[in-house]
Amino acid sequence: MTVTFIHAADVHLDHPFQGLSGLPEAIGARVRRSTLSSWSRLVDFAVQHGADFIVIAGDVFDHVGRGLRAEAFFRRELERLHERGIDVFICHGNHDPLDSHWSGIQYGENARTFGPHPEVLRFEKPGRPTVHLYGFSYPTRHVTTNMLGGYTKAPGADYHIGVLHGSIKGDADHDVYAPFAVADLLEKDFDYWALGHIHKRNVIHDDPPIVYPGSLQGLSAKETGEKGFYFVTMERGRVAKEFIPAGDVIWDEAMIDLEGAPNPDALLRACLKEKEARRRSGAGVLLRVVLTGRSDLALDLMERADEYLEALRDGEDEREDFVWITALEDQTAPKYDRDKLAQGSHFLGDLIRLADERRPLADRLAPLYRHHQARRFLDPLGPEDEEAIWRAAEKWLLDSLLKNRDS
Ligand SMILES: [Mn+2]
Repeated sequence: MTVTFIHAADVHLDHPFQGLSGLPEAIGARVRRSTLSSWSRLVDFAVQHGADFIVIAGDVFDHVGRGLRAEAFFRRELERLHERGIDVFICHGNHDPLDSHWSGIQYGENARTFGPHPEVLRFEKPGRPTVHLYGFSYPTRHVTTNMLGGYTKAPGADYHIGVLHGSIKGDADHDVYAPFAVADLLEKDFDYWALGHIHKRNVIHDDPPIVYPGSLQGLSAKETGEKGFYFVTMERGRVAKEFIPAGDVIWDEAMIDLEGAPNPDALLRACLKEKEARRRSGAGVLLRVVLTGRSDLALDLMERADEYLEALRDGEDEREDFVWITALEDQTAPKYDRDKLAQGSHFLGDLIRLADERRPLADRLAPLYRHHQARRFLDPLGPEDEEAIWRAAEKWLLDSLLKNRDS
């Protein structure tokens, strides 16, 4: 006997994307709707493949306000699953805890939500193995204690699945919610651990699988690559899983080496080639392009960045499978020998030595940050921003000065 289920997490329905103002309307609209679209894709897949149930390991909604559109949409999609007899097991995470603002929308009987304390929910269907699901929903935003004491294997099922929204103990990169150690999970002797909270896909353990599916749809330029869910089949005591892409818009990055690019046309061709290589059927791509290598084109790029972008973006806003280049980032190295110049007792040497001092920019930017209108739009500069400004300024000056010298 076989049972199949979908494991998803971090759906973040109706996530309010930031910084879309530079995008054409059609592409901006796709991005804004992408968390909903990706959930619909998951539901389509469940219906087409006759999945027995779906597990959501936290953060169905993006924020405590939830939003009426997100809730109404979610219920409508649940109904679609209900018509096909597909159950949904929901755990709420730190983004949508049980005490967040509900609109009062009630879900159908196929949707079952874990309560505030670890508990067992039972999947039973004629002709299918029986499954116990263990989990809890965040009662409030912060759950910082190890909750695994409450996960106790209950006899009477063919398979056992742990559902947990949390992070590995000692993970310095993430707020530590419901921290656990992998050994804690293995000790429970379950057949599968459906984790959520970390937005990057990660299979922590193979047998039994301990899995972060990652966010269903990338939520920012930092969440790059294909996003989706796992389709899991349990049969004769064996567990097989397959990753299924679901994201409607993919954030991607490409590094292009300009070493062999002698002129602007070569640069353009290299970018266009990369663009086509990134195109995916059925999804849009937002592509950040980083240019590297030793090149003389840096100055041309700086002066005509908008023109390059225009040429590269032409027609993309009319395509379903768009590849929209969000930025051309110049990390090329100059053709001149910086170290040698830095040792010279000439103006260029002075310039480099001055740049190397990396004096703080705060004083010089103070009037801008005090400006009563400008300051509302300015984020404080971090050390990385300051570094980038120094690098760009130095490059622009050196490139300009050296170019004029040659001509
Ligand atoms: Mn999340």
